[in-house]
Amino acid sequence: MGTPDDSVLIIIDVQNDFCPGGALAVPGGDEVVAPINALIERFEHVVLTQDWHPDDHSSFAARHEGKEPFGTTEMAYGTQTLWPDHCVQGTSGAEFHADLDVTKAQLIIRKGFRAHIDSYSAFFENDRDTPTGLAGYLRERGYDKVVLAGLATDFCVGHSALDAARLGFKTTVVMDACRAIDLDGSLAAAVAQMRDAGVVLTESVSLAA
Ligand code: VGL
Ligand code: ZN
Repeated sequence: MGTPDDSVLIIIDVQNDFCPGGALAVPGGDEVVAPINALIERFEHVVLTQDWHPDDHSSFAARHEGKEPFGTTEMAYGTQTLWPDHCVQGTSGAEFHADLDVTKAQLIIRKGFRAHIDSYSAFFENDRDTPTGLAGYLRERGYDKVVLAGLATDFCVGHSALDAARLGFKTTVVMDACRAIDLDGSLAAAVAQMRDAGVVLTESVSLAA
């Protein structure tokens, strides 16, 4: 068993705050752990991302007078959804789910660490322009195929997949190993955008061995 040496599994934000009981719990967020661990076994190369915010991060509704979580605000780079405080650097909420098999990860990329800009995508911050460095890493190591799973389908997974496709990586999302926040139709919108961008949406059982 195994996948080609030129593909890398990228696991997005499987952190306590996105799981039941967490500050920004994604419904069924912890259900991704078992299918993701099974995927990790099948890949030679694994990268993890970790949402990693300072405690005064500008995506936190509490930083905006009169604003509530899941509302929006205008930032220098466009409209930004506001969130409950989550994934604060060094807190248990920012840690990976305890059952996630992290030992094989060759790179952990942290994102959202600048107070004034959010970063959904593993590749670019929300200005769509500031790189995280992941594309350079993947290219230098010679990977041209990425397989994504994790949390949340309609935010960090979706933005990562769209950027990966835009950057020219052959991009697959394993849908049964993802869960969505689904804010005002955001899941359907993300699925449509991913399909339009040529992202392959698949299930663990159909992923080529
Ligand atoms: C995420 C909202 C805020 C995610 C991260 O991982 O999808 N969503 N920060
Ligand atoms: Zn965040």
